[in-house]
This record gives sequence, C-alpha cells and structure tokens, in this order.
Amino acid sequence: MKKNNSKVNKPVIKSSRKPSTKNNKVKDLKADEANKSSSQDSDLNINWYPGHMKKTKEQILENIKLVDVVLEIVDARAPYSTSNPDIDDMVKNLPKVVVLNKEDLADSNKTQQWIEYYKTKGHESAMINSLTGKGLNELLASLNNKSKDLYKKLESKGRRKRALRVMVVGIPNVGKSSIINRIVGKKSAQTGDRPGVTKGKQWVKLKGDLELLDTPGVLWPKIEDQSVAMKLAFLGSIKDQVMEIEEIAMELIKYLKEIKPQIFSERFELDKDISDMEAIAIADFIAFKRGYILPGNQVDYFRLSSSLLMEFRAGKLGTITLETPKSI
Ligand SMILES: Nc1nc2c(ncn2[C@@H]2O[C@H](COP(=O)(O)OP(=O)(O)OP(=O)(O)O)[C@@H](O)[C@H]2O)c(=O)[nH]1
Ligand SMILES: [Mg+2]
Repeated sequence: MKKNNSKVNKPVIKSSRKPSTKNNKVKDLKADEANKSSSQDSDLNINWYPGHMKKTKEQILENIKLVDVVLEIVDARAPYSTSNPDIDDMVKNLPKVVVLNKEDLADSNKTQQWIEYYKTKGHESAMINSLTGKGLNELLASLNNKSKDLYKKLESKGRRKRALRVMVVGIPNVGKSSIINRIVGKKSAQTGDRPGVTKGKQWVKLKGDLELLDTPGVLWPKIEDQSVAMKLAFLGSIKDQVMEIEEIAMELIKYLKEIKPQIFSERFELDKDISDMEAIAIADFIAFKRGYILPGNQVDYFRLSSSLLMEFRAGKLGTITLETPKSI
C-alpha cells in the first residue's frame, strides 16, 4: 500500500486555453523542483511542499512524544489517497484512529467498505460529518475508553490524573480543524474551503478528559502515484495555483463518465449519449449550455473548470467516492 512513482503537477499560468487531450495530464516534475520558480513561471508562487509543511512535520515529530493518541483525518471520498504515508512513520507505536471525514459527500456503501477494510487490518476507524456532528459520539466514546486506560496506567504508576492528549493530523483541507471545533462545541480553530488554513500548531483544551492539538495539513514530499495526485487535486488538497486546473477538470470529467455517467444528463442537462464522447467535447457542451463563452465564441475553459471542481468539492454533483479498498 505504499504510494510510489514520481510524478507531480506542473504549474502554469491560469488561462482559458483549451486543455490538451494528451494523456500526461500531470506533468513530470519533482516536488523539490516545484518549490522553485522557473523563468517561464517566474511570477508564480509554486507551493507543492513548501517550507511550512517541512516545519509542520518537524513539529509533529516533536509533539508525538507528548501525545497519547493520534487522529488521522482522511477524506471519506478517497481514504487511501488522502492518507499521508509519512504519518505512520511518525506515529510509530502510538494508537491511531483513522477518521473518515466528510462522510456526507461520500457514497455510504463505499464508506462502509472502508470501515470493514480497516477492521480487517486491525485499525481503528470512525466515520464522521464534522458539519453536523454525525458519527461524533462513536468517536468520542472511543477516545473516552482511551482516557480510562490512561487513568488506569497513571494510577498504577502512582501518578496524577491528566487529560488524554490527542494530536489531529492529516493532509490539507480534510477537515482537521472542523472536527476539533465539533468536538469542542464552538469555533476554536479556523477552518476554510481551501488547503493551508491552519498555519501553526494549536492546542485546544477541553474541560476534563481531553486535550486536542490541531496541526496544519502536511502532504508528503513526492506524490508518486499519478492517480493519487489527481484525486488530491479533485478534492482540493493541493493548492489550485500549482495545477493546470483545465487538465484536472478534464480528468474529473473522465472519472465522472466512468463512475457516474448519469450526472451529465442530471446536472448538466446533456441530452446526448456521452459514452463515445471525449472529455473535451463533453466540456464544450457543458460550457455552451451554461454560457461559459468568451468573445469570439471561445469556450471559457478556466471558468468551466473552476465551476466543475468547485461543484464536485462541495458535493453538488452528489455523493461520489473515488476509490474503494478493492480499487487501490
Ligand atoms: N461537507 C462537509 N464539509 C466539511 C466537513 N468537514 C469539513 N468540511 C469543510 O472542508 C473545508 C476544510 O475544512 P478545515 O477544517 O479547514 O480543514 P483542515 O484539514 O483543517 O485544513 P488545513 O488547515 O487547510 O489543513 C471547510 O470548508 C469545511 O467547512 C464535512 O464533514 N462535510
Ligand atoms: Mg486546519
């Protein structure tokens, strides 16, 4: 289950140019190269694995000694691709609970398959919707049990009772801060619909049994599997500025065509048989239908791509899960 290969996204200037129909949608570019600006992209701030992620990783490593439990938050729509393989190396022997967040945006049958999968692997997992709190009680019950274990341990050593310390980790934009706010019951941590909202670590103390540590999202330095990188791009865990969003949107159309073809008639009112249509042709149809047209009768691919990705991320295209335990 290690993520390997070595391709990531090549940044370009945002435009309304026609996306290429070639297969190499995610261009060859090493992560460390992506941190530099080439002369061609000199006015862009390219932020694949920026310094603050390296710093966060160091902070997580420092704090791991202080915590009792790690909650790894993943996106229920792609639990494998949104799990950072570095985290297991960092966590070592600490108990870890995988939290499949945004369950409201995922296909519930597939979420169940993931929960079963973690069970068979002997990992603890929970699914939650941190906007409504669905699933939260189960998660809290599990943390409570861990608190009790901690008390027993401390008591047996003749030490004073203290709160269970929980570190919340995960890649950008999966909902770490939202979960903390939900547990705390008020807005203690800042949230936002883009990656990189939480900037530094932040302890949130609850009365009684729990102390939570929010951390900024960390990706891993090289996203090696192209399909993993693409899913992260679909879900908004990679800043849009470092991608060719037109290419990402074309890939999303291909995905949707495969896993939910009815969406094109239901949402985009395409009254054609799309089975033999190329993604770009479908994109053109949607753009014309919606009036995303520039002077000169040119399709506004940038507008189309932004809308499509935004709608997908917000769940406007329905509940869609991008991977199952069998497909990884
Ligand atoms: N639909 C839905 N949206 C959610 C859920 N949890 C979080 N969100 C949204 O996802 C976005 C990201 O949430 P954050 O809590 O800021 O994510 P984060 O992991 O702390 O992000 P960084 O600090 O940037 O790494 C926000 O727009 C949230 O409102 C959920 O369960 N369902
Ligand atoms: Mg955050």
